[in-house]
Amino acid sequence: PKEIFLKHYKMPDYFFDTVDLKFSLGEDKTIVCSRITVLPRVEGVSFPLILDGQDLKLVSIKLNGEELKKEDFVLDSRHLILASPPTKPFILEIVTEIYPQNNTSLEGLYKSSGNFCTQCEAEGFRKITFYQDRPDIMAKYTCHVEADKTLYPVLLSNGNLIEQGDLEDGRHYALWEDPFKKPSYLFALVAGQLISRDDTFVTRSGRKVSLRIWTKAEDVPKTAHAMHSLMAAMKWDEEVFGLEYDLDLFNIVAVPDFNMGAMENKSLNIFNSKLVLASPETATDADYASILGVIGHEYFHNWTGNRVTCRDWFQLSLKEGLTVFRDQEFSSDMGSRTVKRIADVSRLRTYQFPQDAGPMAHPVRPHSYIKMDNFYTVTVYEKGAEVVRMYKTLLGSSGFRKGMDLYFKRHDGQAVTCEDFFAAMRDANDADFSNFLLWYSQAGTPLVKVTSSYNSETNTYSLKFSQQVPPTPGQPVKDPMFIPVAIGLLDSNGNDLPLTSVFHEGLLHSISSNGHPVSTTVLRVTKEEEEFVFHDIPHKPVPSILRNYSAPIRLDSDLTDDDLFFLLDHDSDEFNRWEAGQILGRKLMLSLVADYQQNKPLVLNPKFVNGMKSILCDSSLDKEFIAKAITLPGEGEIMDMMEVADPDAVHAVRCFIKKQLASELRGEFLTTVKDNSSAEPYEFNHHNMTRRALKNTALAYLASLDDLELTKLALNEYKSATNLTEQFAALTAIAQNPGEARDSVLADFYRKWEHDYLVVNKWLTLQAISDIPGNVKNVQRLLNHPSFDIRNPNKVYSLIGGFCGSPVNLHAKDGSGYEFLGDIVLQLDKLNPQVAARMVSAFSRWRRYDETRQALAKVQLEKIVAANGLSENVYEIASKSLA
Ligand code: HT7
Ligand code: ZN
Repeated sequence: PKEIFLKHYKMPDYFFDTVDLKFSLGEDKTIVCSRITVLPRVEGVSFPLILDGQDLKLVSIKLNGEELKKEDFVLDSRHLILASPPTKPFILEIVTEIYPQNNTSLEGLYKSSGNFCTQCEAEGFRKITFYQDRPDIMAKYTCHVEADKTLYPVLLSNGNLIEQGDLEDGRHYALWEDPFKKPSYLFALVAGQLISRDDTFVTRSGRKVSLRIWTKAEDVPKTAHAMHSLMAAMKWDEEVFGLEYDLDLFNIVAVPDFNMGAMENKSLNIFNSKLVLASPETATDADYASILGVIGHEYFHNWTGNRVTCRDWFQLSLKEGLTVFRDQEFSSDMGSRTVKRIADVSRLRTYQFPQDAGPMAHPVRPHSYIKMDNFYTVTVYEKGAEVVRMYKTLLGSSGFRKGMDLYFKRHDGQAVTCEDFFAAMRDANDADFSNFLLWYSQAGTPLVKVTSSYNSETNTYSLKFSQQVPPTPGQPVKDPMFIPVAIGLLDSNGNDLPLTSVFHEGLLHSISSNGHPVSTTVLRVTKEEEEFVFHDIPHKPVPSILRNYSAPIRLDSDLTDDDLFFLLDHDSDEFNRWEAGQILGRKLMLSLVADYQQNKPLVLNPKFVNGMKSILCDSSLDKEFIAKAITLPGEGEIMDMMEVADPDAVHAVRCFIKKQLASELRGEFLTTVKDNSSAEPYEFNHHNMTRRALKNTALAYLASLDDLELTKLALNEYKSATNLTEQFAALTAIAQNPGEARDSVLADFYRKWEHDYLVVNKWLTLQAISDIPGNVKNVQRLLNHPSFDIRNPNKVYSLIGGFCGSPVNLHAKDGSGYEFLGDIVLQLDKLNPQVAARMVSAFSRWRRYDETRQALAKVQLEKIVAANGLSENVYEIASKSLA
């Protein structure tokens, strides 16, 4: 397989001005005619024109109306090459035949539940027709679609509907025109039996936009929340960024077969149905929140991605990091800002930190790839969003907005790079960002150590920082990064001390704002070692470092446990209150893991129990915040901090703490469940959601005790629940413990929901992720369950992905988990390489485990790499994991 490098980027020799597509959709084959106006970049000089194409049957090719003969072009399995095309503008007409009904890869044109749909990002358009399938080729498209009218009554594409009508033989057609230039990855077509929920949004300049969400008929009632989310997103983007929608129509189509979450095709977003459909009985609060976020995300792409797009795929974070940042801010404004921040940082730590420390570590802007699909990663998305957030932390809201405005002013209608974004932020604010761009090019999570000292004679408080960026594949040595560290100092009552000035590099800098002292300041740490000294500090403070998680780093400070308990109680920065509890939790878990490994008895520190109790009983706190604060750090996070990851020990310790807390705080948890029960009808609003979150967390603690009374309580909650959030939480609580109650309630749930595949997927995940020893057998059995279908990515993510989420069973010491995964990856690869590659990633950190496990995992990776006909997708992940 060929590796592609950022440093080899070359401007195209030909631009495409207009593209007219004509699709004749059929059951046996689909015929695609394309008519492209080609403009040589330099007129008068001839270069070869290389068109991408894959799995296409070429029917004919014409140049300026003349049919080309075999000797006029070269055709291989990936390209169609015209050796010396005209040196003046010309028209290329290409006819191809494709077979969407056989396309199980779900990229290009394929069928889902009988309907036609497309997925072109990143490089799927080349499976539709021959084209320069790269994002810096931006053209104006028209799309004529014709199909059988009974089977495919709805025909959709990008832009505006210009014309439609009937044809002979029961067929009909629609002609769509997109007035905006776009890259091929934003092209979309949908044809099928669909019904829409319609609404109208009036933009702030008075444009009436028709909004339509398309699904199969019986699901239309489940699209109300998606429509509400879309309208909220449109309004929010106007208010916060001054960005208005630019067409008269915005379509969303929900499909059950989709490799990822959703796709931002211009004015025709295509969504995985799990991110559109919701009703109180079939979706949880978490689903409602994801729908809000992803509907927002795809809508926000209209500006950050579509109007301004990426020059090449290495720049993916330019649109994805920025758009994730925007959707995070949107969700924060719609709910609780702190809770959203906690959720986002937890996600970063759980998924991105391990990636950044493993064989697939890559910078936010990767330097090379074999298959671009493998780089739609938590690093490009989530770490990329943290990079964008740092601009805002450094520039403030209004400075950030100025940077965004300049970015659109300079680059609307262009395909640009991460430097262009950086330059807009810098120039709009006349800012000095020194080495900030290293965030795009250096992989690895920086480790920042802080030591503090107080001088009572000079009333100064010093913080000494040292930073280190760990080596990653291909990057053994790193430069120091530009790290914004938000700091506050607490006095002995827990109040923020006023900060007036800080001494740094020989200068005393005032940090007051408009003459007033501030309670939080952002230090710019840019060197390997650096000291900041705060003046006018009357007594020794407790520092609150990295407030609101101001940079994506690992922080190691000299805070004592007493300091951390103090911050947990008092910090005005709610994020750092939560963080203090997490640091205490991590320390506690690591020390108990050491005890467990040495066969010492496990004893829970009473101070930790008290800390948890005071949070649980603090009625002044947001309930969802409490739920997050009493949730222990994940097993993966702890394993990540160990020299050799020990899944069994970490699991045993986490269960021990959970049960111990449940038993010592039983009364408080019971009160929490009781006080937060409600018979009111389901509403997705902050008050009810936070109530349910806290109640469900308390119930999970209680049920972990596996005693009759508490199982009964959970069963009662299960039976009386009027919504899936509470019903599924009760089911999950009961399913923690093997036995009769678990089996019967799981069976009951399936009977109730077997008609709803999205709910059944949750049932699959719940069983797959179980840490009951030997669970691989259950998962193998479920592969043959009527509800499972290996061709549907959602089902694969639920069952196989769910299994990979259980450290105990995936890493079973007998190798059964690895063998199961190895076999299934090879089976999947034949059908859908993108999905197979996601699954094989679960092996990537195999070197973190003990020698026995390493040997067993390696056998599977070697088996995979040696397989005949392996896809580039799986090859890239498996071979890099072995390297
Ligand atoms: N921009 C979209 C990416 C996407 C995708 C990429 C590869 C393969 C399939 C895909 N489906 C969607 C999604 C987004 O980030 O908005
Ligand atoms: Zn996106």
